[in-house]
Amino acid sequence: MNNAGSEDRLQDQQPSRQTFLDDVVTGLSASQKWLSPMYFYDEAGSKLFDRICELPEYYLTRTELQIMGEHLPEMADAIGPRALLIEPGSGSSLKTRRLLAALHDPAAYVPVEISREHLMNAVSSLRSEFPGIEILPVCADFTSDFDIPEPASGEVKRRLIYFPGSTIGNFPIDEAAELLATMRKKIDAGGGLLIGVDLRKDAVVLEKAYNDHEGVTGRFNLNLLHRINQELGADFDLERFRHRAVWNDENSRIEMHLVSDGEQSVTIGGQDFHFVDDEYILTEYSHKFTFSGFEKLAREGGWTVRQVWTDNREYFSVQYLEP
Ligand code: AVI
Repeated sequence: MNNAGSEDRLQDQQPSRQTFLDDVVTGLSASQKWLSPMYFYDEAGSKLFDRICELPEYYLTRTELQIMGEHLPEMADAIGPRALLIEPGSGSSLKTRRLLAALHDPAAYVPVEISREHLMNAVSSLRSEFPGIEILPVCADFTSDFDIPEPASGEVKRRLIYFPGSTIGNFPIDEAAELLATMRKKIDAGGGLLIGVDLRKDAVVLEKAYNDHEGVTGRFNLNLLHRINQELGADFDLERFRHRAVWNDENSRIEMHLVSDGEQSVTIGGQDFHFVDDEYILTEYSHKFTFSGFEKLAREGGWTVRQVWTDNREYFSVQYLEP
């Protein structure tokens, strides 16, 4: 029926090599060197991220799954029947499986993911797990202007964007508000947003979550330089950069850095980039919110928070928003 070959009905808008090169050159030419965390997720990076989600220190995934497990029926009732479920940055669609199973007669599922391999692997297992639900994959950077496919048959009562994992925290605050506003435009007045939001907590807990003892997060961070070497022919010496994750209290965020061990130069696309000793590349923000701080951000993006579910330590929250 709907779910034939895994490549069928794939919308492919994966960023080109040139876009990747331009983004890397722009970031490394800035006075504070930076690289977009979007580029973490090649095949190796996506696998490392899946391992991070299982680390004992990384409470986010476990806590969010627990909240989902405890409150899915209420979430499904809030969303209602025949929802077209759209998931930006779907990865392996781990949390979505539970949501799909709980939703009342979903109209279709649209996973939007930048890593084509990761997307198609998830799609083929979803299609065998949910043969009755139409799966309409989109390979794209979800912050870009991608089209939302329509299901081949059946009524759609509302578009529901599912944005778990606190990925919203990875954007600078002004960009997070813009992204929420873009999401708001992608649904009509009757739509909704179910979003995972990580909460402010003890700095020790936070720093441990991003400096795990097995060093998986470090490998995830350094994989970005490996990817630039592989795909853009750069010559980063991976032995001479180290992972660091620090809590920035004033801005309420974890920052991930790649720190240069000594003075060195790197060549990318014929251009040289110089690093002094201890200079770092900023690779990721991970903002942590208070309830009121997130409500304000949501309002800036055109949303009203309708329901909030949390765990007993208030480490994480899942929030349901409407326009
Ligand atoms: C995807 N995102 C929400 C993760 C986070 O916690 O900010 C990415 C990550 N970075 C290091 N560990 C996990």
